[in-house]
Amino acid sequence: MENRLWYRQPAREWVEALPVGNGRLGAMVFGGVEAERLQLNEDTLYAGGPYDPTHDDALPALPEIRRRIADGKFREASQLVGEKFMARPLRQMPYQTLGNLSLSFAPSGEVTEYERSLDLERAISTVTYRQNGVRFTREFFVSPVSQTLVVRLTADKPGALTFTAGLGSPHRGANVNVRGSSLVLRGTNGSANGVAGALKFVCGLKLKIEGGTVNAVGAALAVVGTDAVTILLAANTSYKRFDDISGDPESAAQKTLASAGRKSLDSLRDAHVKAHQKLFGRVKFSLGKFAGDALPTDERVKRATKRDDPGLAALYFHYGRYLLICSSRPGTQPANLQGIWNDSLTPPWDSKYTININTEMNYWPAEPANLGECVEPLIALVEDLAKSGQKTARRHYGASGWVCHHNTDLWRATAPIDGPNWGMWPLGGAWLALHLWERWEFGGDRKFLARAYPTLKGAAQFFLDTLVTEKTHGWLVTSPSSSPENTHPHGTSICAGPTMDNQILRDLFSRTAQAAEILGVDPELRAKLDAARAKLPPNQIGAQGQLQEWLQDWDAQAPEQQHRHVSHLYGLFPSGQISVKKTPELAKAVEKTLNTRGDKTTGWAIAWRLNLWARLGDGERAHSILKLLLDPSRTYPNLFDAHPPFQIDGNFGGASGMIELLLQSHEGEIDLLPALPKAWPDGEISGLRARGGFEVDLVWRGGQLVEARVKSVWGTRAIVRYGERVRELRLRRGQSVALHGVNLA
Ligand code: FUC
Repeated sequence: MENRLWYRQPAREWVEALPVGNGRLGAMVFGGVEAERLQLNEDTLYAGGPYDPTHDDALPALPEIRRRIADGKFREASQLVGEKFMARPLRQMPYQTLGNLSLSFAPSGEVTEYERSLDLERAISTVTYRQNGVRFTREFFVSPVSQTLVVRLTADKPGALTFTAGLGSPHRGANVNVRGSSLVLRGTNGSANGVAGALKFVCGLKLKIEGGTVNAVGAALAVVGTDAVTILLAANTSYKRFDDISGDPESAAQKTLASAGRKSLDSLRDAHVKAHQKLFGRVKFSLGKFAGDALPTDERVKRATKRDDPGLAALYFHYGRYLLICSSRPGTQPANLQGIWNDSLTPPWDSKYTININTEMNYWPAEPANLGECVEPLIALVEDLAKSGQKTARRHYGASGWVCHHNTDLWRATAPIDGPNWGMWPLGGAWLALHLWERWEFGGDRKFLARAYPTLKGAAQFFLDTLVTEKTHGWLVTSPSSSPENTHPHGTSICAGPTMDNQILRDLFSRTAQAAEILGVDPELRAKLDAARAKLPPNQIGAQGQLQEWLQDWDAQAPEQQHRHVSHLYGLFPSGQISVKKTPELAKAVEKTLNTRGDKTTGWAIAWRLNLWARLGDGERAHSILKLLLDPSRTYPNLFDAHPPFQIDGNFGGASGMIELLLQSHEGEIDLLPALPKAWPDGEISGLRARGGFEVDLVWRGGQLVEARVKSVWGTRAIVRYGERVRELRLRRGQSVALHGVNLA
């Protein structure tokens, strides 16, 4: 079956387990025969409580920090940033695991015909095996409709199911109560970095047996001799908003369980599958049939180094869409560094939001893969930051508007964290805010633009207030800032006006001005934005022919020539400021930089390079990079992206990069197969979205376009390009046109 991950053995490690989720509630299914484990997450279970990370010493220190930067005393500036400008506490709050649901089965003989799988089309994970002549089947899904995890256990002989079910949690003080055939796990989130845990969480479980008995044994439920069982699980915390934790998780979980408990298994499953398919079913993608299709997924990944396997690439693409749907739905938190799946109380980088690339990358495929709804949680987060970030703007910079630095968490903390080299980057919020503009470009909803405008405006206002004039050229620059995480030759990353900042600001100022114009508001602000934009430093080509990462031509002396971040290439992707057609010299300079940086790096950084080479129109190079991403050193058996340990951005960036190979729409044209690799001679994809309000289906054979179908969702005029051929379309809303063959006739 296509669009399925499957294995012949249970997961031994977490990165072999299979993720299910409804955006809010997540589980990793291990599939152990005697010990089934479901590792559980609830997306608001972070450590701490509402807190204010701003630092009173920051504003008085700002002029001296800027002076030192202007005088070229970068290390001294960095030291002062470290002493006075960083957040208190210096770190943010980690996302934490909820606990585990454990099902223990007595050992009873040899197991045959074992299979564990995840059906991406239905969002259902299944475990099945034969033991003592009995076929056992387990089914797992987390429904966005009933808001429950549903576990269904069956056997094909009556009375054959005997097991115990228990809930556990590593949170200190968590306890489990049994009542009838229900369990309730209650606990409090962790404290971190001096911020006390202030959230309550509740996880309730209800077990419905068909035949046999169920009894409490200690804090677990023992089921004996049943034919089939349905387990429903609900979980909630007291989080309502970043500044409100007055929720009642006990009654929320009980209500959810009571309402799901009244429904039949079939109706729960049907509603779940329907809700999933509404999103997942929009895009079809196939590159043909391959020998690898018959292999279990882990074996398929293992041989990806040696052999081209377009089928694996297509599976990875669908998995990316699946993961986004399961980790980011309207009303939930946005997908964090691990989506919603995390088994630790202290995960790497706190499994929160790193917004100097990683969170943005999570959402790169969303709009083109026709999952606009999944962006809603990100938009809600940015709107929160536009509130919480006002205080940081005022207290750290004496500025209006709002700002967020390189990270944020559940509590919408916005001040610079970790240390000057990482945290001193005030563009995180601005970059995220540009996703609101993307929503408009793809969605075309004027009401949405009116909603987005104050957020864009606040982001822009902060920079109008804080940009400083640089001495040599009189350019307007950010200071203090950094080119994310990359140390320049002066032994720190702290600097003024790095290229990425200028590129993001060019977009932010022009998008905000455009929005104001469309909405017919703020003519004065528009003029100010245009004037400031004209004074931003241009993209510069350095002595090596590279795109300069900083204002000064420091690139060749920077200590890490192969640094994973390629921040200044933002101008090529995701932005469209640099392009082969419109700015060929700059595109060449990007190429030069990419060649110096090299292809071999970590998961998400490879995914960025894939998107960049696709934008350069080099399908072969892009494909060789895609192969690196699918290599077992960067793709786990469960197809999670390795940034060892696990980071989900590579999964999403990989899916985005594959779309960029097949369809681009950032230059006012719908560009068909702009970077089709030779390894994908035949294929079809349908349901992709293009900017301006179109849906696009493509069929190609022998490396040539056979048919393109362009449908107007709301757009009426489209320029379609295939190589050198260009055709203009005028469509009515809802109308679709089929273009045949390479001539676009
Ligand atoms: C950025 C990257 C790291 C990691 C972290 C979560 O800081 O530089 O590699 O991905 O985010």
